[in-house]
Amino acid sequence: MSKEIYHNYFFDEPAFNTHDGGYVPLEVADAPEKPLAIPALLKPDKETDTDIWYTVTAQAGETQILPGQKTKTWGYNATILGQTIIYPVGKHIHVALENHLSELTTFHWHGLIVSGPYVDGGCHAPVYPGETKHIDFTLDQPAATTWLHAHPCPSTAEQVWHGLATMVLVKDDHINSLPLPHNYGVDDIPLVLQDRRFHENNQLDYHADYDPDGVQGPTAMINGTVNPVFDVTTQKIRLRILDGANRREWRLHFSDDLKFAQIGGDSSLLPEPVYLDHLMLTCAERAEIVVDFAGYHDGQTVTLFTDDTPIVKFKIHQFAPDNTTLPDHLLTINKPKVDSKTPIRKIVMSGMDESVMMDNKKFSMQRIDATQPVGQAQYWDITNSNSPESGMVHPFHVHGTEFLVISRNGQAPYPNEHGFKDTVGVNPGETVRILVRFDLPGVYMYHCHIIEHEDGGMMAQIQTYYPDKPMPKYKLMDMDTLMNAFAKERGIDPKDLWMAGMDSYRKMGMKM
Ligand SMILES: [Cu+2]
Repeated sequence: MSKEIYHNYFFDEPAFNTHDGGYVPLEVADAPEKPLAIPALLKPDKETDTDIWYTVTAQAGETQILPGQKTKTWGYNATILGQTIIYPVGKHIHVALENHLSELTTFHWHGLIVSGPYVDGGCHAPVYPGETKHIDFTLDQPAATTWLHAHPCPSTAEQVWHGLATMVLVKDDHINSLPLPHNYGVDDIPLVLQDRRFHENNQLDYHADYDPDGVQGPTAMINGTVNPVFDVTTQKIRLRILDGANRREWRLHFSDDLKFAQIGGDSSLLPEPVYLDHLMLTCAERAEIVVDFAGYHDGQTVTLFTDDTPIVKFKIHQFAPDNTTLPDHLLTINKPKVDSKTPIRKIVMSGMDESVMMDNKKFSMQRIDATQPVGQAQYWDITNSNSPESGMVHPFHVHGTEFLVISRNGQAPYPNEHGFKDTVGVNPGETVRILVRFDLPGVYMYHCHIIEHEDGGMMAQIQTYYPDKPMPKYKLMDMDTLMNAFAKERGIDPKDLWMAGMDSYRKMGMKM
């Protein structure tokens, strides 16, 4: 059976970030090749048949990224990024969240169906320096590649830039039973795609690099490695790719236009493998792909590029022939039914630079912008009102749910977005219809995932509730409390505090 192979990035080319005045092209760093760092797997503190316990520690450290001086970085149970966490579906999961940093942070589970606003770890759940908080939850969602990142408004972008992001693999019996590469670090490889600018003595300087449309750097950093090489010892490898950049889109393709199969998106497997030779990811999106090196032999190198810049080299070694084929069917997607009386929610992402807004407002921590009953499926029409000629792709993300992409300007979604997702790139001038259902009550943020845009106020929040119960009132954090805490932790007067996003409110004459 011959399968169609897609050759394009699908997204609207005039909106690619390369067209943006502030675009920072990638350059190959003047540094030797290094083995691709494979994050260790986080060991549970304890595990029983029904429960599992973990400790996740946000910490500061130093990482040898470039030759010469080490770079001051942050990470989870590591000096940069973090150890990879595995969460089994069905088990009761207990997590101790420890903050060993000198300032407050939050632990946001991007892609997990957990209750908001506290377990979810958005801006309402700060963990102060020296503090440990405990959360627990049970996952009932398909296997997926999700991630953990800091989300303390309005310093999310800066904390992620310092390194607070790591992969969280949700596993279930179904995924474990499929004939896919499963050997972590050997043929099942996480790839966190980021870019950074290294200043004097190899240090990061977020404030110096600040751009309200998203901070970029000229150096690609993959799993925290510059100029990485991965040793291929099996015919097939599965790459779990995360766009973990603050702003950068990645347009991925291999040397020789080697085709690959995309098997998963953000929040689940795809219903069936989609064969591609080009793949674009916007911020926070994930793709799981399987690459077959059958046509290569020991000593050859296959390179992964974004646009024209090489980002990972795959050095082929001898491998045993692997004749397994990917299943034609990967996951049955049960589309939630929508009551015809349920109105369509309209959401508009507007502006660029400091003027970014969600529904003509900037984010306010104590304002609930929308409500939706738990269990009710609703269409959301997400419009990006930027001009098609000069606007940008805004990746729209919702906490605490996984949605289906129904249409793009009334047309079919892209072939590789038929699984569950939590982030969708919306082209300028486009309306993307998604189908959203929440399974848990709580307060959840939804926002653009260009992280400087969310810090700058392109964000809102929805309260979900059981229709047959009174609406609970959640204690929501406020910006002054967070800002005063940050100032105190940094030992400065609150009026001298600078954080990403502040300028966006100030320039628009708005209160945070
Ligand atoms: Cu945006």
